[in-house]
Amino acid sequence: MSKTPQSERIHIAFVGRRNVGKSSLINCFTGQELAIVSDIPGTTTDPVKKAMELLPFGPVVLIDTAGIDDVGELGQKRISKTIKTISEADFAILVLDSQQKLNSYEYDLIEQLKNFNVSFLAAINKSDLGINYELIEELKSLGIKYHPVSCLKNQGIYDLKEKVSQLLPKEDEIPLIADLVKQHDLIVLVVPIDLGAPKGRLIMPQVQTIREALDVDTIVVVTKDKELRATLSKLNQQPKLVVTDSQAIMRVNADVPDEIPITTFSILMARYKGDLVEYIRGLKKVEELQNGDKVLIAEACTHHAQEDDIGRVKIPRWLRLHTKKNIEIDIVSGHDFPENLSEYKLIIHCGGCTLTRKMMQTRIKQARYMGIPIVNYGIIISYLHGAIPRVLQPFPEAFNEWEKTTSKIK
Ligand SMILES: Nc1nc2c(ncn2[C@@H]2O[C@H](COP(=O)(O)OP(=O)(O)OP(=O)(O)O)[C@@H](O)[C@H]2O)c(=O)[nH]1
Ligand code: SF4
Ligand SMILES: [Mg+2]
Repeated sequence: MSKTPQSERIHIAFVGRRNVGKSSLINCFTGQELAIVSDIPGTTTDPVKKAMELLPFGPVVLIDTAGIDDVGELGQKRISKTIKTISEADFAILVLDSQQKLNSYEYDLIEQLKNFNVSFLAAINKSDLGINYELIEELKSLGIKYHPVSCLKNQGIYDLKEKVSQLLPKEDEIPLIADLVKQHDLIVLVVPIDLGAPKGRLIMPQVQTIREALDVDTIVVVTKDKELRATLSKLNQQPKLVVTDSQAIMRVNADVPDEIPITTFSILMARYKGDLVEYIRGLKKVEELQNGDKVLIAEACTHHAQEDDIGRVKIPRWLRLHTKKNIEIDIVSGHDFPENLSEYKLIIHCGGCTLTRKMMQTRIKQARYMGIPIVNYGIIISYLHGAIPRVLQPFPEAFNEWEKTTSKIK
């Protein structure tokens, strides 16, 4: 278990006002004096992470944060870091002082937790000093779950850990293709072997799709785009689904009869790692782009860029051709997703095959929080080649979102 990488572990943020005992509670959780505790407000200045096994749940990362009522310019910077920590957290413990009532700081914090869709539990610390029943009533009226503890007396910690373990979000298990097909269905996968294809092998989304389809006893036919028509003509039944590489979408859209559903590997990946519905919402922005607008193209790894690279060359070209606008495009690659996204009107993210689902979800959350529309490569390529909504047909939620979105596009 200790081998679980930090990024894969559930992240629990300890948040609250200064001096309420956030660091003390982390120490009680871990049973170690890791975080510095003092009666001077503002002792913790930067988020501090500690990996541990939270039984009965499993591996987690605890994050100590600076108090959300910090003062001065430096205090504001610390608060921003705390908010960023919340945006990346899977769960939060809102630490309260048993002697105080909720004030505007906690109300703001609760608002932020809701914005980022982070579930949380209130830990009422310093309960050795007695409990303020008005605080309990307030929490009840807000529907916030709470648990009294005393770090000083080490009371209530075991029960709090158990409660947190029960409330932690379970990993979403989104299938790539397994829910779209069943035993003995016939599917056709279209894999162009062009200069961009790696030598001697298939790429990860293709291999993963084949494997998942085989796991549910589906019959898988793999062919190149040029051979697709010949393949279809030789089959004695219509395929249940055709999945293609995005770059061959135009040809596949034309060659596959309308009654056969098609989609792309990138769209399967977009649902698996990201959020298909959010990406469809993001498409609306493409039609609203104006001269001088900035678009961010974000790639999650620093792969060797090719001459006709999809992210660096093709998508910018197609986007400018489609919009007929003079759009400024910034390209970032690697694990550094810009913290400040506010200058961008649209984010176009790669498939994120080297990111975990959680990391991709965090990026989407950050974009959503800043109100910046986000799409991914697969979705925008299909859109710019006129294959949306056809490629969305296997995904009713995304298809419905498209129907809603189109009523707003043009
Ligand atoms: N009476 C009592 N005091 C406590 C308890 N837990 C923490 N304290 C005291 O509260 C003070 C603040 O504790 P910290 O853990 O540093 O609080 P914090 O929330 O991390 O504070 P900042 O890092 O400054 O935001 C210290 O003097 C602790 O000894 C408790 O359960 N009961
Ligand atoms: S999809 Fe993203 S992470 Fe995967 S190879 Fe392309 S740029 Fe790298
Ligand atoms: Mg602290």
